[in-house]
Amino acid sequence: MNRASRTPAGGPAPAAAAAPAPRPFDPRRVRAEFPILARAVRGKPLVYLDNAATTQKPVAVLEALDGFYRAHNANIHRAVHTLSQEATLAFDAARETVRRFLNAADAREVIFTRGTTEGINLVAQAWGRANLRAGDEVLLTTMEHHSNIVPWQLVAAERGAVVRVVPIDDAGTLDLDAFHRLLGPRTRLVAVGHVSNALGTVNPVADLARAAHAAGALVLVDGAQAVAHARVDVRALDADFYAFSGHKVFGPTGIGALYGKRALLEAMPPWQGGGDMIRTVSFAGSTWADLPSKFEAGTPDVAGAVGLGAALAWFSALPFDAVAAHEADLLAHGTEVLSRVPGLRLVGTSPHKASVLSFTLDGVHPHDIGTLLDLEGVAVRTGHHCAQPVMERYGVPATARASLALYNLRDDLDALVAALAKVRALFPL
Ligand code: C6P
Repeated sequence: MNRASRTPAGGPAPAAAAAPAPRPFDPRRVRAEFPILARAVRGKPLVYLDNAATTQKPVAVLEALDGFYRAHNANIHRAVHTLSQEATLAFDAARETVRRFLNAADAREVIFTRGTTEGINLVAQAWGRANLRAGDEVLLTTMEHHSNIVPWQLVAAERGAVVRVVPIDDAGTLDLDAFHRLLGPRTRLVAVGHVSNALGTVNPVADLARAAHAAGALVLVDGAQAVAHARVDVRALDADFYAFSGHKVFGPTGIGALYGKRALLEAMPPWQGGGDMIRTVSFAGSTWADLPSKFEAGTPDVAGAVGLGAALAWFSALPFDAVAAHEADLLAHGTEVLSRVPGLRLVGTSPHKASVLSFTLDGVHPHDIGTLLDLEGVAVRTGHHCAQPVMERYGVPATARASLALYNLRDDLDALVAALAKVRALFPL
């Protein structure tokens, strides 16, 4: 590696990351920017309601990926030739775009990862192995995704630490009294989802962080389901770590980011070794590169980062309040029309809720619902949604889940309900 070719990730913002100009929000026009939404499935117009699993990609992102591979593709941080310099600049510009999107103080606090799962595992392995001691506690909630449970179980088992769980009420709202009871002098970390993928519950992350810090604990936020629906400001939340996936916010799969407060990241040992994360290597021992490289061993997903930067720039250019109002209208409309389907039970009815409509239908297995809806061109997810403790809490093996994005229309929810009427006709009560 030629370190002389590196551009400083923490330096001034590269020109490519200039602030996007605001533009009006018309859901129909925005929808037209997503080519896949114009396709048919099984002879019917596609009704895409599986956005919590992954969002579709606008032309701006498709073109950024295509343009990178056509004109600039090279490895980064490794060579003085022009393509490598251009690729490095584009990669660093993407990091700056992520920094601005999260309102992080410094681009060195943004670590590129494969996604939320890898970001959480990074913290569990790098911070957890170095800091957790026997008897220390990691506080989770019942509504966590497996990605925010299993990494803590792994490191807790290794370090003799204990995983504790804050329960939820019947609506799917976090039990705050229980949270305050469980938060104690042994709590070293609170790891909580910003928005639940199985229930849609929005957690009061800033309040939880304030209480956790007062108790001497750190806070990791799983932002996988929040980034496409909330205005995320890691400094206002006072999150110590914030993980998200690019593919859930209109970007490519295989790329995401972990935000971490600089002092914490600097104090943490690396978790993966390899190229680019070192300062020196000898058989007597190695030393580590500065942030963010210390946590980015090996060739990163350069094109993915460029695509993520394009996605966040595209999304950030929309007027957030109008998008939020549209999504709130969709959620209210969906809740109303689904409630009229005979035998349908919504799972997750917290007053603090976003973008997710999980449900069961009496007498029909969720997988059958999914298959029959697909025949109508309607894409929903069915299963446990990688949140088995949530299923256990509600006593169901699985749910069907319609999840929303800003390009959905009331028509999509009406199409879902029309398709469910056909399912109901096949399985009368
Ligand atoms: N949830 C869903 O259909 P990855 O796979 O790393 O991009 O994201 C993992 C993850 C972590 N936390 C939450 C709250 C999530 O919702 C997800 C991904 C998808 O709900 C796939 S299981």
